[in-house]
Amino acid sequence: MGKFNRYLITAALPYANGPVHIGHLAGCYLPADIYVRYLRAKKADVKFVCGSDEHGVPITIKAMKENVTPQDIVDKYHKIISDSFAAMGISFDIFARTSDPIHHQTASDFFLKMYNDGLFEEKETEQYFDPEKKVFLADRYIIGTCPKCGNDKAYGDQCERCGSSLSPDELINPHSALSDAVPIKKTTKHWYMPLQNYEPWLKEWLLEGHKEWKNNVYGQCKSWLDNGLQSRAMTRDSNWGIKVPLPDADGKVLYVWFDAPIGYISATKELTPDWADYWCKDDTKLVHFIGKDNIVFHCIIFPAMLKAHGNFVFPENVPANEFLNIEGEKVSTSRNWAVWINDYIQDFPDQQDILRYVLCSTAPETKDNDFTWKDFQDRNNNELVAIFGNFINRTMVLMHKLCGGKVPRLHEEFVEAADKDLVKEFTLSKEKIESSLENYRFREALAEVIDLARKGNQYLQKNEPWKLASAMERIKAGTADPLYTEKDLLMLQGKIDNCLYVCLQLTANLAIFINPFLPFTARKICHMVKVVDRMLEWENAGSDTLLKVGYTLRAPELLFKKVEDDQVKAQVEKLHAGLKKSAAEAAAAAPAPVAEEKAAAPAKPEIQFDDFAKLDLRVGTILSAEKVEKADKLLKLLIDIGTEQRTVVSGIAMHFKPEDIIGKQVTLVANLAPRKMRGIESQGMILMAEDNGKLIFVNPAEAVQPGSGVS
Ligand code: B3M
Ligand code: ZN
Repeated sequence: MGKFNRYLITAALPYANGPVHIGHLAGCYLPADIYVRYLRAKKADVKFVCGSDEHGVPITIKAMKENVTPQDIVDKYHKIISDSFAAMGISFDIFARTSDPIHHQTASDFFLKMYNDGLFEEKETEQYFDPEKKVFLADRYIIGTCPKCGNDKAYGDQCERCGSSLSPDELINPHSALSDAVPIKKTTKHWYMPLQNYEPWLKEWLLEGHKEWKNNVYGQCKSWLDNGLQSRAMTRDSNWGIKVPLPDADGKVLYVWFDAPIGYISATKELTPDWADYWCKDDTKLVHFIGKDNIVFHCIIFPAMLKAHGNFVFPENVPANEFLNIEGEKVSTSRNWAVWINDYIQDFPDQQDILRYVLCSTAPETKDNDFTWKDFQDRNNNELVAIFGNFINRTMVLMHKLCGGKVPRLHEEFVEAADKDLVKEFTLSKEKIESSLENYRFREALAEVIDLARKGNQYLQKNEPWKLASAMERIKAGTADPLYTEKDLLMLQGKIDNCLYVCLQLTANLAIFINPFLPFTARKICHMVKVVDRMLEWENAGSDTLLKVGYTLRAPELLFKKVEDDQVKAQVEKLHAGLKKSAAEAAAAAPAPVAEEKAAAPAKPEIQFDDFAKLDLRVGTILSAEKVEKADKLLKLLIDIGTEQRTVVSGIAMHFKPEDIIGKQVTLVANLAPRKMRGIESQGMILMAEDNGKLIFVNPAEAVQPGSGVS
């Protein structure tokens, strides 16, 4: 394995503010686990570390929302998250917590070393402060009206309705999320890391030294470095986090992105007294598995910290994945558009490997990808059941039927080219899988395993050992084709034995190859063929003598079962129900005073008939619908109103799939002044009824001619 003698593999520390979903799994935990299981099978010296990220604003916000302490939140989710990972077979050597004392100590020492070496700049700036609660407010804690879309619940860093990123200064009527008070600006002191000082080194180490990194990762880093780095505050005003270990730093904690990556170091410390071997020796290969939103922190800021501190190795690779969408829409934890791991495990008990399989084979390795339940069903039924499972099951059944339940011997005199060719494939596949895995191309590696099983099926189909067996039956019964005679019995049994011998050795090889991806399945195969897990060691792959001749094997058990249509339907319904429930909850949780005010006042002021008559309302039919690029909420519709076709941009993308609304009738305000949205001119507006967060088209009770007037 080249110049490295030990491996340290990390997976991003999930925030302990919610359960994990399939996007997390596909993004980094599953690829990391596959890689680690492969390395372990190669008997490499490897440590796999992770843990929960228990500091930072998202945790405090969640605590505020649920009216509990941040500690309550992290205790609750640390357990849920670690249980989900364990159930899915994500085999961390340690799943630590950044609230562990060892982490506080390690992060604190790291900061102090940099401080004592004079590597921070101290700066005073003006920040928003809540005069009632007497705390500084992170951008997220400031709520106000979005200057772009008028949403009165926009955050100081982002408007969740129109997706614009904002700064607190842009908000209209800003107020504190903690107290409703109008925030004031107050001077505060922080410690900054002058990242620009590390730019020359980063360019050399990363841009020159790691051209082999994945395009999506390298490209993002290059653009950060090309744009120039700036000083970044490594401390924050907060009561939740690791106290800044300096005398004049009351109410200040380490920035969560300063402390969290140090979590990898403290987790290794907690795991082994030899931790320094993994962090400080040059022959360690450090690999960070992360999602794409964490690239800058792992490729630029953390390496700069390691460089500043000194004595640590740098990541050798950061194979970040893109995002996994669900049923065509971006995962959103706040809208509950997600497939939660704890739910999956309940709905599909003992079927972790199906999800591992689907997530690996659709992993967003080079671009965002889509997970759909239909695809989940198809991949399971057409690949796992019909190819991989089918090959092993046929092999086991035939061996019991035609070889007396024992591993048959190989009859050299009857060996044919096809037998040898398939055996050669064991080694060829091994090489291909190795090279794919070592280059972080997990989909490709898995496809190769399935391909090998497919070759097994073709081989069985071509040899048809069941036909040879029935020929033997006929010879014995004296009803055989005159071509066959008594002395052919030996040859026929020889061929049957050879075929099943090869298939059984292939089964053993498939167990080794599938093990990093589907560890539960690999163990089931070991059980069936009565070998211990040690057979799964990588060096055994390629061999055609893994299963001992004459050895009695267990009865076959099905490795996978079909996913039925009603299961798919139930899951899709569950997704939509979750979305609806979260919308209803969000509506119910609206700040009380606002809700009361609305209820007391009449809906809208009274108008005269003439006001109403100004509206030109017409029924139209949706001809086409498509998403508007970079706008989660918008659909571009083409609507037929009889005399003409109108383009309408409508904020309904979170509620409807474009393909589901084509052909639907809608009511259009046809004389509304045109308005540009995202560069598209919207020529009218469609009417919607809203029921508890769910949107419904307003249309006539019976289909009418497009263009029919409404009055
Ligand atoms: N908790 C962010 C995230 O979950 C963060 C990762 C820390 S890795 C050191 O996306
Ligand atoms: Zn907005």
